[in-house]
Amino acid sequence: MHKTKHLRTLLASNSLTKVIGAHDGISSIIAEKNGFDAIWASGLEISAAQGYPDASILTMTEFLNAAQVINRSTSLPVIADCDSGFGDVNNVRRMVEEYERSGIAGICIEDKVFPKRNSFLETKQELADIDEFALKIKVAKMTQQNEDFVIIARLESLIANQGIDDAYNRAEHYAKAGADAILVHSKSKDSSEVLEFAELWSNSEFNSTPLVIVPTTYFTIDLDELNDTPIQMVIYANQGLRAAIQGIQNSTKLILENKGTSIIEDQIASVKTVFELIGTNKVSETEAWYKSELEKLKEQTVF
Ligand code: SPV
Ligand code: MG
Repeated sequence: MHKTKHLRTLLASNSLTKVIGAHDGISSIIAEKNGFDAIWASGLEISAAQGYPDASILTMTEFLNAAQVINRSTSLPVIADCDSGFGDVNNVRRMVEEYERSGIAGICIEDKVFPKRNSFLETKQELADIDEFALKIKVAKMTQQNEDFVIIARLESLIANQGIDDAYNRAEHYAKAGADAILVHSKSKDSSEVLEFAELWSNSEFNSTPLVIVPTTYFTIDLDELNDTPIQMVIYANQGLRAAIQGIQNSTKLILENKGTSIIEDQIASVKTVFELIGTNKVSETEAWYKSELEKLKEQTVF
């Protein structure tokens, strides 16, 4: 199935779609191997992997390049985190053209002004004007060529302490503008505000527009609990990167402290695992095929 169709089908299904963040080829490969349904090309992960803050520092092209690497490394559909759309409506138009052309299955834009700041930063989180953002969603929908390409509108009202009513009002506007899903983001330590929003949304006239959540701070909610809510998609946006950072930090510290790597050998992936993950066997398979084909050709040309 085409990746865009696949994502569309996941969103329309009755079961919870489980998505994990990635920032490069190997994180994308590992996500697929571990049974996730789709991949989130995370702005935070991609920025951090390149050594920059998640604050609209990288350009759209740099985020797109990373999303392309993620996409070509997996057969799963990729949803690209496109921050606040990289500028105004014309930037959004080009963004949809480029991401769709690259085979990305869907994009997500958030209702903050450019340049945006990561939602968990304590600095002021400035929301976009509701009508201006709804028009960004509209222009994104007008631009997509494949009707299955998914446009997710992300609400930052709870992040900006604007309350549930503001979030609900915005969600209705964005659903009306054509958003294929609503991502309600929260920095609360527990899931109550997100669940309250989900309950409200399930009674809205737009309740056929699926709900997406990112349980970074309210991590105690588990998949069994989520299965009993009206939420259709869960994104574990940055846990992979955080696990990698912790692993790299621990091991690099221990090497010098212990004057060698004996101490960490049973804690790190073997070289064999690395080879397996990146499909190294294909190299010898291709080489063997090439040699046998070449031999056949040589035999044919001998008189
Ligand atoms: C990202 O992964 O870049 C996100 C999600 O936007 S979060 O960082 O949790 O806000
Ligand atoms: Mg982001």
